[in-house]
Parts: sequence; structure tokens; C-alpha cells
Amino acid sequence: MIRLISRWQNSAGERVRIALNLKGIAYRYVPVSSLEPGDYRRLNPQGLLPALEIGGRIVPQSSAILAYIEETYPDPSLLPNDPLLRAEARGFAAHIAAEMHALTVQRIRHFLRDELSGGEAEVTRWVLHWLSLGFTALEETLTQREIQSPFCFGEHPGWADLHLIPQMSNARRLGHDLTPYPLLLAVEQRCVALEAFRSARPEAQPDFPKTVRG
Ligand SMILES: N[C@@H](CCC(=O)N[C@@H](CS)C(=O)NCC(=O)O)C(=O)O
Repeated sequence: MIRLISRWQNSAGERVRIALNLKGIAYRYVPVSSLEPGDYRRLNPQGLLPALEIGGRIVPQSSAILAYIEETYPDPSLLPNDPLLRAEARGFAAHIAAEMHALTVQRIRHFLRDELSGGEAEVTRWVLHWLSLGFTALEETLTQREIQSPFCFGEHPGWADLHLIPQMSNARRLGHDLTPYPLLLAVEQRCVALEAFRSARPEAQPDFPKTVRG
């Protein structure tokens, strides 16, 4: 069985959990905290979460994992049939992964704070700047769609949606107001009603800390 090494609060891992759930692929969730210290970096020299382990081999990076899943389990597809729409869905997702998440993730915030001596206000300004630019572009993209649909790029949730939902949770946690993005909020409302998204949430993971659980 394939193993997903992740952590409850690992939004790139949440993308993969949603994809596996949407496709109905059985997998074993391995919290990184269950590994011996140092073992994860030996398995995945990049050291970032998540990684997919298949037959003892490791695939790092959620984008590569998602592509592998889509290629090896094509049904149901996470991408639209039309090649142009498919490219648009990938472009939407790449904006989240590369232009929003990558610039605001914890290790970047900590580097700004600890290595560049950014104060709390500067770090918050950095984060909110990139999130605001990103979400504004995503909302505009949905506004401009030729055909409006319940999910980002169609009648079913897919590639774009599974990137969007964890990023919206991140944004809330980081203090970004999402009310200016009604179309994104509407997509989120539809997604979170689905079991594939619910069971991928941080609080549904076995390593979700009891103290946070309350
Ligand atoms: N581009 C990577 C991003 C991975 C990433 O930044 N993961 C963060 C958490 S979302 C991480 O591993 N942080 C260190 C940790 O959680 O220990 C991907 O898409 O997989």
C-alpha cells in the first residue's frame, strides 16, 4: 500500500490527501512524528512534507505526487477534459503553490523573522501582501470564466479546488480576511461539505494534537 508521509498541519500534504480521497485510493497515513529523528531527511533529502512512498521509493513535492497519482489512477480525473481548461486549472493551482504558499510558508516567515530581523509587523505585511495579490487574481479568474460552475473548473472538485481549500485555511490562520472573495468562498463551502475534503482536514488526522483538539 502506498504511504503518505505528512503532518496534520501540512497544507501541501492536505492537497495530496484530498486527491487520494477524491480518487478513492487506499493509502497509509504516516505522521512524520512517528519516524525516528533524522529518518525523514534520509528518506527525503529535501526534508519538506509531504512525500509519497511507493514500494520503498520516495516521491517528494506535492506537484510531483499529484501528477503521479493522476497518471497512475486516471479515473476519476482531477483535471478537465478540454486541454485548454486543463491548462487553466493547472495555472490556477500553480499560482497557489508557487506564488502564495511558497512565499508565506512557515520556514519563510521564520527566516524573515530570525535571520533578517523582521519584526512581527513586517512579517505580517509580507504574508498579507502575497496572499492578497494571489487571492485577488484567483477571484478575478473565477469571475472571468466563460461558464460559471460550482467548483473552480467544472461540475466536480479537482486539481484547482484541492489547492485552493488548504490555502484558504492557511490564509485565515495567518489573519487574511477572505470576505472580498465571494466566488472562492462559495467554492470552499461546496468543497468542505464533501467527505473527501473533510477527512483530509488537519483535525481529522491521527497526529492532530490533543491540546489543539481542546
Ligand atoms: N513545494 C512543496 C512545499 C512543501 C512545504 O513547504 N511543506 C511545509 C509544510 S506545508 C513543510 O514541510 N514544512 C516543514 C514541516 O512541516 O516540518 C510541496 O508542494 O510539497
